[in-house]
Amino acid sequence: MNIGIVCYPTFGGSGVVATELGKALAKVGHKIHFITYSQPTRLDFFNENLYYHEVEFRSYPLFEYPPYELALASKMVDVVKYEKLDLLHVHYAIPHASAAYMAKQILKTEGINIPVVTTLHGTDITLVGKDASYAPVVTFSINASDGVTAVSEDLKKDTYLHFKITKDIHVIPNFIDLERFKKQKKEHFKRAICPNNEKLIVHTSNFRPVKRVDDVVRIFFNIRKEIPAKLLLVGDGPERTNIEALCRELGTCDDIRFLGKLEAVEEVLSVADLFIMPSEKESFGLAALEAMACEVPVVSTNTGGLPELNINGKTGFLSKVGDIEDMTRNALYILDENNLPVFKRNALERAKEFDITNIMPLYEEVYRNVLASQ
Ligand code: GMT
Repeated sequence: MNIGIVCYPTFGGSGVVATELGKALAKVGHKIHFITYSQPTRLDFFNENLYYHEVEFRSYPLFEYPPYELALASKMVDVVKYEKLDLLHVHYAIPHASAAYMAKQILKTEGINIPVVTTLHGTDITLVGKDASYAPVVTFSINASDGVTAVSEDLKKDTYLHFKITKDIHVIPNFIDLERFKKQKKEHFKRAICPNNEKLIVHTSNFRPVKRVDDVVRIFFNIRKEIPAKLLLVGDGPERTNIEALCRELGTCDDIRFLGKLEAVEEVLSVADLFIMPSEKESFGLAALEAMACEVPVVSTNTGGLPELNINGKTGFLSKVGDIEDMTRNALYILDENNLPVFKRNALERAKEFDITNIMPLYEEVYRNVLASQ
């Protein structure tokens, strides 16, 4: 198939899923055309089946906000027409699904039919999408899509709850490339960070309020009272300054390192003992899956799709949002040498169920069904 993938090119989960999916589809022979405003972070190798089309949008003194959606729709029209695409797959509803609708209507006037598949990732529904300023457009563009997928049962349920959706939503979970995300021998790194054999705890996120990174620091503060431990914080975002201030207030700065937007996160995960994800909302939790693939158990909240990934008492534990005491107890239980090896093994076994080679064919099936129904 000749497929156009529209996504955010940045570090966020939806962009990672879109890029990794495109790369995997290209490997099995599909031609994949990425359409976005800059080179996707993980589109970092050459493959004869991969193409990249940059959306250029001009600013003008009249525009306080340059109309990206229009430039994107125009680019989609151009790529569909000249690259003879069979299908557009847009990741993250806002504004990709409505831009795709516009492109589809324009192409229709020229006698071209382009089916659109929309994948819902989370905040496009649970935070931003249901806001009154976007909801009518999100509802319309989901219903106007030819195929709709969501990354968890919980996100599917939320979508039906918050919007008047008339379409079937197919659940296709996030996936992992086990060739890349696996425990690697990085013992020198562990010795450098934990010279006295401290337990190593990791959190990765975009440091938005929804990730509750302050809870990570508070849980770590409690753990540190009981056992020697170090915390690595990977990623960056709007909460970073507040988190640094909290570390100073709690006097834990010496045991916490901020690593920033590290690309090779699997190297850090390779030496970690525990991953903490205390999110307020999390439609799937790709970062937790990446940790599990590197044999790292997960202490998380029970929000959104997290219970569909993290098995309570087996691969980690689930707690109510904000229950720092419970998450501390669970972390200490997992970190006990009598329990840790079993949790690590279980985490890896569970991660294997989300191997990209199992999940990618589910997207191909959606594409085939959508094309067959045209
Ligand atoms: O986690 C984020 O804030 C980034 C966001 C995105 O859209 O880029 O991630 C969402 O999509 C990921 C991939 O499907 C999911 O694994 C994340 O759980 C989801 N984030 C939230 O629901 C907060």
